Amino acid sequence: MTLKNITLVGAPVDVGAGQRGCLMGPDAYRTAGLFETLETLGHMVRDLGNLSPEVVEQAVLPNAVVKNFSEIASWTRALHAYARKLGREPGVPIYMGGDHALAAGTVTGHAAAAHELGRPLFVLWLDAHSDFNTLESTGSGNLHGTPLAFACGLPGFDGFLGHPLKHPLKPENVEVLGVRSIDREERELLVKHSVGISDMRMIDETGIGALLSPFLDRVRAANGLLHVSLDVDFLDPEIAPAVGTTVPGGVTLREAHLVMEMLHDSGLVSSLDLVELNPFLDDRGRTARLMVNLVGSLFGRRVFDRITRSF
Ligand code: B3U
Ligand code: MN
Ligand code: MN
Repeated sequence: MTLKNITLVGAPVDVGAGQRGCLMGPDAYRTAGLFETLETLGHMVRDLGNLSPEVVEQAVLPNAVVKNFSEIASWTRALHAYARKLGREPGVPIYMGGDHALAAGTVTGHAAAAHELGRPLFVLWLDAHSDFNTLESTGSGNLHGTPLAFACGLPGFDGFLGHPLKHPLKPENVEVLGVRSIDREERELLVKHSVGISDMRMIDETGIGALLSPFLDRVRAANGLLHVSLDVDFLDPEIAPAVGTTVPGGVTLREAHLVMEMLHDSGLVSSLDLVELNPFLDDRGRTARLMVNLVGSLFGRRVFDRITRSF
């Protein structure tokens, strides 16, 4: 197994979500043993502690429904700069959220770093939602529903970084897996921009492994970097209740571990977000522990290694 240098970064963002509580996420991952789990697997792990947002001026908004814009812009700038720096170094950063608005900074920072390294960035978005609303299309005004649209360079987001995004993601390099809740206008935007989508019906009919494989093949063929953004609500709420936006009919424990193991075997993952864990809603820490177990699978934990013998 290839051992990695793993950097844990806490991003206690919670004003992008409709409910407070995700700011406790980084500490819940620490309490649930994320560091120790990775270290026991043999990796070199460091925890850089929690990041703080930059101070940003109040912005004038195109849509009065948008909530906490300046706060999210502050986080986006801090996380973008951090991710851009970490993305140029060897090793795998894990961003411990925090709600999904944090990905506005991490994904765009890694896209900028990938550009500087001369490699394309691919994104696997594991989520019940596609988070592809713009500041115009959002109905809830919750900015955790927008980071993927921002990262793909859709218009209207200049206030996030204080300037237009220089290195947007190619929407065709994105795969949204596990989705089962999309808003009407958001759906039109996803189709218009040709974002890769695999919904629950496709998972049921085809199997999650068969859907993931061709995407990983594309990343490998392009010598790409792969950012994985794992939203707790990707998982079925029966096994992962600690999330504000539960959507029934999610991914099972076995499907989730398979995805993590395939990602590990691919050797392609270069950065990871863990988002939307709301410890205030957890049931004796079980969601935090499940997320830590999934990260263990992504970084090489196996119950049994199949032995290939040649006679
Ligand atoms: N699409 C809805 C719901 C939502 C998106 N992301 C989350 N919820 N977590 C919205 O508010 O934009
Ligand atoms: Mn999300
Ligand atoms: Mn979600």
